[in-house]
Amino acid sequence: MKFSAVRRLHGEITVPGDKSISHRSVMFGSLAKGTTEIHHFLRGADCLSTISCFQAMGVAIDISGDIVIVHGNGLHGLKKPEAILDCGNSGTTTRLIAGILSAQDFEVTLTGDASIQKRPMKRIITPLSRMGARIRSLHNNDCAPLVISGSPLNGIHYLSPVASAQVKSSILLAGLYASGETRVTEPYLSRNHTELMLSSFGADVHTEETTAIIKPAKELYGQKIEVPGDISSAAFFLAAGLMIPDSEILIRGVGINPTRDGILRVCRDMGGKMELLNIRENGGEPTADILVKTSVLHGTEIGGAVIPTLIDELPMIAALACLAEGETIIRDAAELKVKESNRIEVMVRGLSAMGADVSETDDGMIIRGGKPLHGAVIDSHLDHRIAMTFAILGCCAQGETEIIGAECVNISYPRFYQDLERLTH
Ligand code: SPQ
Repeated sequence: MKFSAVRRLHGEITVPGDKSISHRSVMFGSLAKGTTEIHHFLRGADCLSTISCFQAMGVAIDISGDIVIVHGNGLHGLKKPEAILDCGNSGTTTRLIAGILSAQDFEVTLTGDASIQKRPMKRIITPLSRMGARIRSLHNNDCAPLVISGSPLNGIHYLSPVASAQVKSSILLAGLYASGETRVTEPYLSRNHTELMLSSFGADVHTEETTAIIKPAKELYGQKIEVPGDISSAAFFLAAGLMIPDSEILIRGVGINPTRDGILRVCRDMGGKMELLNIRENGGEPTADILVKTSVLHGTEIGGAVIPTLIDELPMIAALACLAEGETIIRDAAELKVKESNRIEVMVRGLSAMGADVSETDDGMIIRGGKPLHGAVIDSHLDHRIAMTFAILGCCAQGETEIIGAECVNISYPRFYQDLERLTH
């Protein structure tokens, strides 16, 4: 797919439902008693993988447009699937389901595509095994396929070396079934959708600073959920609105949970003109409309506690920094190396190919902004966030940018290119 400079972006969009929240609503709905009705569900490939895994374990799930109805089987109602569970490209599906499967009374093999089979699973195997789970990596490389034989679990206090919502959530979900309390302490607070949503389903879960604490549950109860727009998807239009001359975009209904809103803070630090309008709350998840306008941007430093709150937006932020005056330093972001692609390496390569002055560091990047950008051929490595980042940057560069594997946006934002096209008119 090819992109070239656009004159301006104008108009309104509603981005699809939050991916993290969509996954969790299906998982918790499947474990609940009664019906869970989910509105504005993200019908992207990752969340559909979660649905098919639970359908394979005997849960009835109806999909109609972006409404999903989950007829929960209760905490102890999952059935042994007849085949291997396929998590596709989704790290969230793999790691969170592993926590649930650790406590079931059957054995399952869990796997995914080529990218999933390279992503690190030791980070969940270690704590879940300490709880009593029996998990082995089929090829002994600490990656999927994982063979999980359900066992009785005990609560633990786990000091996680990484700030990761997937690690935290996997342990908390196992903790629903454990004897005694389970605690997870992170170096910095990661996204807290699991804690908020499990609590609304009736679980006894709370947070003390960077520690999440859960007590074993007797039952969860089906809920009605309105999924906010995904701030990680909105990020592409936020950046586009700031970078492309003469632009003004209203992005409606975006989730602005403080554990996810780092991009707003960083864009403001860089001089971005943004307004949050119509702020409201649903199921503990704050939402707003975001009005963004073309801005004169300058470099900034990003590191420490803000990193988990914008981890998936860092590729787009790195691209934004190329159009800002001065230097931007991104540090403490080594986690980017173990996403769908090595997002540090792939970004540095792609930005350099377009003429940017950027260097890779051990845990991030240094970008010296303000250099003129030109089109290039960019390999997305089938990483949706890379494809969308370079599509937007292609709209700011001289000449033509071609994205290889552009269709991978179907993971988190199937109608991304149509929404982008609409704003150019
Ligand atoms: O699900 P997956 O493939 O891991 O998706 C990504 C993404 O860019 O969409 C990461 F590659 O988002 C993760 C995010 O990086 C989703 C997530 C969650 O829903 O809990 C948490 C983050 O990962 P982690 O490893 O920091 O917990």
